[in-house]
Order: sequence, then structure tokens, then C-alpha cells
Amino acid sequence: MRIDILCLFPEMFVSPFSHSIVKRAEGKGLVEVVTHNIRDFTHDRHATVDDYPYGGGAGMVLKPEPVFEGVEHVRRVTGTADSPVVLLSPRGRLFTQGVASELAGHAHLILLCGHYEGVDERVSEHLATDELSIGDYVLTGGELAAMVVVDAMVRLLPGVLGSDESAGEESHAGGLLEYPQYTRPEEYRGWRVPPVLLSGHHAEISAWRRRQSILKTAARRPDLLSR
Ligand code: 4FM
Repeated sequence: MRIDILCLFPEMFVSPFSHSIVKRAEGKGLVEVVTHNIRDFTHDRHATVDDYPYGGGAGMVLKPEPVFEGVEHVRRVTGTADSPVVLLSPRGRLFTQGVASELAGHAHLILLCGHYEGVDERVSEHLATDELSIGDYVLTGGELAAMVVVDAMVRLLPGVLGSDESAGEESHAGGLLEYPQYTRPEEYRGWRVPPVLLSGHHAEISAWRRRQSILKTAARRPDLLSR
């Protein structure tokens, strides 16, 4: 899978992508992540990427030309015509585990990072095929959101995780929160590991974990149970 990211601060991706599972996946040849600076697709002397909003109001708006030309550049070098173009912004539909697994099925993806008080609406209307939000809060830019999307997707690609750490059996995959996990020591500061986990009774352990998952979900995320 190849992922092209168009943004204003490509340097932000260097450290996260060189320490995470993304690095490992790239090393195995399973994914290639390429970042581009939207500023490189401007033509004026000051490399202008933003301008005042028509109609007035606070803040600046990301201009459409360098964003469109950036995507056209990516289309040329990758030879792609119809891979998804995903705009990251707080107005998007919510990014979930289900969306991650759907996106991970594409051979190529283009991510656009929104900024400022907004992005010219023609990007959303005529360039992006999808608009996603990683949650109901406002970031200073879409770069952090793009990192979240890439991380969640890459770990789902076949061969990225070892068999020990497989992506299937965890929070949200099954619509319930994960059950509590324990490791050694058996007692820590007076807090004991639940005896059932030391019992060796696999059926009882499964039943306990299922019950704990349901209790945790009911307490913390009742919205997940009602679905
Ligand atoms: C803020 C982009 C304002 C565009 C941002 C505007 C975000 C999010 C986010 C920064 N991206 N999920 N939440 N981006 O806040 O994806 Cl107009």
C-alpha cells in the first residue's frame, strides 16, 4: 500500500513514522508513506498557501490551487486516477476501526491535512472523495490526524503485526471494550491478580473475560452496548 500525505508541515511526520510500527511495515515493504509540502505547489514568490476568507471573518483559508496541483502531482507520479482522497478536518465523518479497515483495503490513498480556520470548500466538494474527523476536538492542523489514520490502518495490513500481536481480538473490533489484563507479579502493593486467571480453567477464564468486557463497556461506553 502507498499513502501520499499533502500537508504544510511534513517534518512533523519524521519522528513518529521512524519509531512506530509504520517504520517496521515500511522495512518489510508492506507500506510506503510519502509526505509532500503543499507550499511546493505554489507559483508566487512568497509561496502563499492561505488567504483571507471571502465575506470576511477571522482567520485564513487554505487556497485551493496548491492543494489541487499537489494531488495532480501525486496522481502523475503514482499513475493513479481514482484512489481515495481523504480530507482530515473536524467536519468529517467520524474515523472508526471500521473506517480504518475499509481504507486499509486500498492499494493507494491520498491524505489532505486541513489547516487554519478552514480549507477552500472546493477542495472538499471537488477534490476530496471523503472527509474524516478523528474526533470532536479542534487540532492546529490535520497532520496529527493523518498520523492517527496511518497508524490505525497500517497495523491492519497483512504481515505487519506478528501472530502474537494480531489485530483481531481487541477493543472495538467486536464492539466491546477489552477485558482487564494482568502480568507478573501475582501480588503488587497488596493488589492481587483475579484468582480465576491463575486457575488454568480455560472455559471459566473466557466467561470471566466476557463478563468483564460487558461490565466495562456498560460503565464507560454504554453507547457501544446499545448498538
Ligand atoms: C482545524 C483542520 C480546522 C481544518 C483543522 C480546520 C482534525 C480532526 C482537525 C485541524 N482533523 N480530525 N479533529 N484538524 O482538528 O481530523 Cl478548518
